[in-house]
Amino acid sequence: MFPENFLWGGATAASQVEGGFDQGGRGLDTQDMRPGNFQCTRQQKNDWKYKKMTREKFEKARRCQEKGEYPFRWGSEQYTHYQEDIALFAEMGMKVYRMSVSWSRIYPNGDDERPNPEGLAHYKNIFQECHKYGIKVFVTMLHYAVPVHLIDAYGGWKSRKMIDLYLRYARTLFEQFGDDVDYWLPFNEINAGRFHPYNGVGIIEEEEEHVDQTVFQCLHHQFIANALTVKLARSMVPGKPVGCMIARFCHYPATCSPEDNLTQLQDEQYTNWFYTDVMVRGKYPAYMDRYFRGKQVSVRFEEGDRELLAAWTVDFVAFSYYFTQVSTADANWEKTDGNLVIANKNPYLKSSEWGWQMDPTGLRITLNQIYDRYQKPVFIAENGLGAVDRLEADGSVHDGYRIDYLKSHIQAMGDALEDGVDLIGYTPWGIIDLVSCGSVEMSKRYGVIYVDADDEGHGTFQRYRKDSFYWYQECIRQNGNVKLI
Ligand code: BGP
Repeated sequence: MFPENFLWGGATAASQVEGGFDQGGRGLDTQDMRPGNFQCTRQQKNDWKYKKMTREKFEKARRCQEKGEYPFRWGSEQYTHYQEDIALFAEMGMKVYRMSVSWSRIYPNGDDERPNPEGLAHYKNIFQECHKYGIKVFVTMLHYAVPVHLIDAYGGWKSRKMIDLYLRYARTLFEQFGDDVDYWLPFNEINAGRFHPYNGVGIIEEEEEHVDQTVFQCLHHQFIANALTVKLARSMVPGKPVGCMIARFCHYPATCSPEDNLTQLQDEQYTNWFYTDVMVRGKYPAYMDRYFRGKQVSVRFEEGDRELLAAWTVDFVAFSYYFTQVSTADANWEKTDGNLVIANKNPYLKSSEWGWQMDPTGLRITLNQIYDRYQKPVFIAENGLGAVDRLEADGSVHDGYRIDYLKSHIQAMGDALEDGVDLIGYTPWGIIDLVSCGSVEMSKRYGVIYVDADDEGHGTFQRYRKDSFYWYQECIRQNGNVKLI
């Protein structure tokens, strides 16, 4: 049974939905620089070669002042459609909207002395629109998109100076929107630094001599920024919960061999637990010492860092959940795609059109594991099915496959609640169609609301209700009792 006050919602990120990259005084950000690879096949778009950032691509993007071949520059044009979008969220009965603020809309260069008033006004309008319908607001402060100037001038999160600049931005958000926002999340999927360094920590890998060393130092700076943001929140927005978030990679051992089980334990530690252990328990876990030694990584701590991490831990644990994978000591195990990673295939699971292995039971397992470890409220900040949808002539979209996906995962959430997990909210990803983060295309749709635009940005950008829209509306009305729907 879902509790009465359960937070049913939907999630988006500014860089993927907002567009208006050259409107309202916004500066360029790191996502604006990622090309759509229009001439590539779906398979190529998912190839790391096309996903990763290089200096050449970065400089080419800088030379292009137009929208060009850069889909994040238009997204779903929510910048001008936000009233309509929020009205649709309200019609569905959404209780909470998880969205991100674009750093470069508030501080166009990232290190400006003063915030951009037009950017502040834009988000004020969005929040007021949400309040009009009684929708709570859950803000991700940094969802991958860093002002480009910070990459040029400081090398992204490599520099400790980023902590101060991030804090300046955080202070502005708390000052301006302290009363408007109900839940704060300093970093989207903080473990992204490890699996997509450009998105996560703003570095171009080919320029790094020792990528692991750089990445973990950057992550340390983000952990400190996270702790200082929690500290700031305690004084500026007391009582407002601040969470942490990872992209959760649930692993099963391939066999019951001790080797596979050890591999599974370590995969879980290195891809998941390290990050939440630091932000929830307040210190680097012992198991990372050996990992760092093996990779010849030595993270530089400044005086007082350990105390900061210990003192300012988060209130809730959020995660994204899309698929599960297999842990094995066998390097030749068959592979498939996953969320910005290559995963080992599980013969018991079916995959989405993008190769992500769908697994509602894995969600129940994950929820239990996280709650069991931390005893803190848990929030599913992202989940959903990326699929190709067809808009019919009458404006309908028959996406029964998405309904099946949502239904089975919500059922698993209900089971986890019965198991005793303190699950407080669910914000399915891309509740309205938006540009995919991994493959930078519109055809991979997650929404229950369809946006009429193609990969190259052609279309009316009109919104349409899919079949899943009506299903989710009913699910919220029945408070998650999917047996009734
Ligand atoms: C997460 C990101 C989102 C989102 C989602 C789906 O990693 O936080 O921004 O896009 O994955 O991934 P994709 O868009 O690649 O299908």
